[in-house]
Order: sequence, then C-alpha cells, then structure tokens
Amino acid sequence: MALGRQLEYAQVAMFTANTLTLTQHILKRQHKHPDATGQLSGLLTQIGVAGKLIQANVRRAGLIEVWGSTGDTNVQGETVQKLDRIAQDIFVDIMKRSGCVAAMASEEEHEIIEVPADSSGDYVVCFDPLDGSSNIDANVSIGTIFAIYRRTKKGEVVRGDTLRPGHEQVVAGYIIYGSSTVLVYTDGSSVDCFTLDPGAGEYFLSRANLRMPDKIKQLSLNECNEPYWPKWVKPYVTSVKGRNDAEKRRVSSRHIGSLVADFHRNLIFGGIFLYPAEPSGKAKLRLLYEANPLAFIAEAAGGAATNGVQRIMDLQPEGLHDRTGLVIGPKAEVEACARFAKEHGN
Ligand code: P6P
Repeated sequence: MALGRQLEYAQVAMFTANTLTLTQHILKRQHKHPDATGQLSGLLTQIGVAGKLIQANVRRAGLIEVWGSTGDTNVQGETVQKLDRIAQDIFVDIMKRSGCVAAMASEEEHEIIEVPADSSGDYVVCFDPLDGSSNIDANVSIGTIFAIYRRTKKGEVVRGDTLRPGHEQVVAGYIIYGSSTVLVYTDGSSVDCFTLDPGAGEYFLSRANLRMPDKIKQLSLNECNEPYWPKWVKPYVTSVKGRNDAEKRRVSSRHIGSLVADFHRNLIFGGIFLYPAEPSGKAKLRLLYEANPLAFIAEAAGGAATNGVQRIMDLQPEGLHDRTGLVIGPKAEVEACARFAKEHGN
C-alpha cells in the first residue's frame, strides 16, 4: 500500500482512537440518566443517519439533476427546491422508522405529520429539512435544523404536542452541509460538534462544550432590509460600526443569507445575527424549527436569543409556522439590542 495511503489510515486510526463518535457521546450522556429508556439516544442517532443521507444528495447537487426547483411552492409560499423535497422525505422516513417519534412539524408541511401507532414513540420533532435552500444552486452552506420535545401525554397526537414553548425542548441541533458536514447538538448541558468523516461514514467529536465568544467580531444581518427595520436597529448597527476606528477594525460584516451557516460561523468566531420583525410585526424566520432550536443552542453555549425584547424560548407558539424576529448572539450584545429597542422603540 502506498505510503500516503498508510499515513491516511494511520491518521484516521489515531483520530478514531482518540475521539468519541456521535453514538458513543450520546450513549455516554444517556448513562447519566438511570431512568432513560434509550429512545432519545436512538432518535438522535437516527437524526445523524438522516444527515448522512441528506449530505450525500447535497454533495451531488447538480450532478444528479437535484439542482433547481421542483416548480412547486411550499406552505411558506416559497419555491420548493428539489433538494428540499429530498431532505424532507429522508428526514420524515428516518424519523417514522426510528420508533421514537409520535409526530413531527416540518417547514415543508402544512399540518403535523403523525407517526402510525405501531411505530410511534415518546418524542415530537420540529424541523426545517433544508434551511437556506434558496442558496443551493450557489453552493452556499445549508443545513437541517431540529428541535426535540418529550410528549407530555400518551394517546392521540394533537397539535398541542408540537405547539410548545422553546424552553420545553429536551434536545436541539443542526447539521450544516458546508466544507464538511458537521452535526451540532445540545441537551442544555453543553453544545458539542461532530464532523462527519465521509471515508469512515461516522461522525467524530470535533468541538466539545463549545462556548459562544462574549465579544463579537462579526455583525450578521441583511442591510438591504433597512427600510423595513424597527427604529432601534439602525442606531444599534451604527453603534457597532462605531467600534471600528483608525487604530483597529474590531467588527466586520458577515452575512450569507443561510441562517444555519450564519449562526454556526457566529457561534465559532463570535458574532451577532439579527433578522428583526418589521414594525408591522411581519417577520421572516420561523419560531418552531429555526429560532427555537438555535436559541436553545445559543443559551447552552452561554449566549442569548430574543425577538428583540422577549426571550425566544418563552414565546408560546400559536401555529406550526409562526414567524418571529430574531436577535441571537452573546448575552451582553443581545441585551444591548434590548436596551436600544427600549430607548428607540419599534
Ligand atoms: P433574506 C433562508 O431562506 C432563510 O430562511 C434563512 O436561512 C436566512 O437567514 C433568511 O431566510 C434570509 O432571508 O430576506 O435575507 O433573503
């Protein structure tokens, strides 16, 4: 065998010997809960499987004619991209077969998706199968975002099983399909990142107990939305830009229009993301399967997430596709936004 190949295998062998796989990490966490049935571990492991199958299609976008749209529109009135449909179908099928899920709420479906009683389980999953999909044809990082709730009662599934405030999440996470595929999840105790080794077909712990940097290096928002901003956003943005002077550029602008990519970059490097609701209340991002799971992760990493003034995870959803303004980043920065909102109003 060529030396290079031997080195590669040696590196993988060394890597696997020294770091946890996703399943090992999940099981380690389960063993801390003596009353655990193993369902949540099974569910999380299956979400990892769904991520592998989705990334296999994302990686071949354009080669197997998944580029472009189906020509359909979804419940959001947005053009459904072919990969949206593939990601949706994969995620739903894997969840249904896991035996851990009773119902799902998806960005792509008007109503909740019930799991037949003979393969139902104790959990409810709210998910966006492929966030950022409008960027697919430009090869921008996109991702699957998920929130997991434990059912509060058995029996027939009702909408109330999914219309839960974010603080009732037991696990939240996302899988970002970027330069590598990375699964990030939290149970509230820590935020941990797992990178998929495509050669081994396994996720390996790549960042443990990730903490959101207190200081922002990046400001992430769509500045062309300025005409629609509430009154407080412009003074806040101006104050952030005012941190740059002749001596040093302390904050830079980074916004790619793929929430999961913008959030992940800010989580790693230190940044704040804003997509405020308009003064009329009209908003873009979805509460159940975008804002809530990312808010759970942000708070578990030491950060914060609001709609400008209220904690995202305290908002009581009224509908599966409720939208909300979102300010998410370091706690001090999110609190500063709330002060600007109080001072300048909507
Ligand atoms: P805009 C992608 O469609 C998405 O839902 C988020 O991923 C992203 O942050 C936002 O929309 C971008 O919206 O209005 O800036 O194009």
